[in-house]
Amino acid sequence: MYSLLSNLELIAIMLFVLFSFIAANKAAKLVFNQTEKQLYRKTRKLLFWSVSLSLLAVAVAAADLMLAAAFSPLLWLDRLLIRTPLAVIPALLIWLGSYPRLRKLSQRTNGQTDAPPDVARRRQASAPAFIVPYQLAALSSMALFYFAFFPPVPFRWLAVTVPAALLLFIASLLWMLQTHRNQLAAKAPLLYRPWRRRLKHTGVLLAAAAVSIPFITAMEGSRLPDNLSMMAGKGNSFGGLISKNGSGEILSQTATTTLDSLNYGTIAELAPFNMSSHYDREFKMILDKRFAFYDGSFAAYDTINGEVFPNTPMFVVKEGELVKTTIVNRSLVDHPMHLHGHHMLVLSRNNKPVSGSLWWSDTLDVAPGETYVVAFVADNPGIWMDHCHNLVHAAAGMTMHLMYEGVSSPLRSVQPLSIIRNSLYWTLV
Ligand SMILES: [Cu+2]
Repeated sequence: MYSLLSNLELIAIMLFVLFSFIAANKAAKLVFNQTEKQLYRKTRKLLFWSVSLSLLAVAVAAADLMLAAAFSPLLWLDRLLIRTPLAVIPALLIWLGSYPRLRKLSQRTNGQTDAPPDVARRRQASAPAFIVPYQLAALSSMALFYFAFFPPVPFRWLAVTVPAALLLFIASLLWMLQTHRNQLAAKAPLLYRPWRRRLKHTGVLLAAAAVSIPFITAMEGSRLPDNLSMMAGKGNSFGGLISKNGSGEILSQTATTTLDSLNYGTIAELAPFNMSSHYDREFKMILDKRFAFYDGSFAAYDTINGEVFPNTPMFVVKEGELVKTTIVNRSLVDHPMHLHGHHMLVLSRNNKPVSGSLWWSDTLDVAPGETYVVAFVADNPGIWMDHCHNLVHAAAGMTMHLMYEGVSSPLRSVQPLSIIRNSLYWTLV
């Protein structure tokens, strides 16, 4: 229910962004129409966009209200206090300010003639109270988009006041601009100048480039240092004193070398198999992220071989076989991969063979860009989960099965997703 409503709200918001920009663009261009016929046709079209926009605003509000009726405030407070007004207020202004003028314009008697629109028509088609509500809807849609992807959680009014003030400021600038255009339109027909449009586009591009500077700065600023105190963390109430009796200075520590399992220790025993062994099966496990449909949602998911569970093809083996798997992480986050029922022997990382003591692994953390080759003996018949041990990833589909030929299970689940969640929780952790 929660996912359904929040997805519904998100889809309505995305369409609101699209429709409001189309409507604002069409509304601003009305006054440039050179004949009554053209003006008539364009106003009829704008009527369609106005109704669609209002329906989307209703959808956003309805989804938010239903969330508010059924769930705890942390899940909907920002939605109801920010997103609902951002969608509903411009839609209301369109009905109050634009719609009556739109009706007047579309009900004219000479709507099918090639005569140029007269002064009264031009004034009507460029009245600020008519055009600005559409522009405000487009502005609000940008704010909606922002708050949908950067929700102010926990809720703070400050997170709302700054964007709201900015929005009102830009809206008043647009009002002034439209008043000016309205006055010009009263004097003479306005000519549509493509170079002005190009200039506007260039301005938008430059603004986008300017906005990307703080974005890149923030992204770079978020990089973690090479090494970090174990006590690092915002709001550390610890005071930084650790000792037996809870007071005193931290003992100075000498730096030690970093543990790297690839060459840690010495070869004490011979590996049962290595890169040059004969393998009965060789698998590839490509970890990545992409937009996908999963259990009724459309979002960016962590995938194995391009798929999410249960669409991920299984690895099928026979008892007694020697199996080699190459794991490649193409995504931007770590995936600690965990195979049930078997111990994997790591053979190499990024083509460098393991040179220390034998590196047996139950859960192998594969960092972005890394390639591991692992091997195991298929000596434990069953249907085993092979999944990312970041349980959020696993429950969202980064899960597959290692299966033995001839082995089946009579067990079923009425809720397929609960199979993953329960089995992760009870059998695999
Ligand atoms: Cu993962």
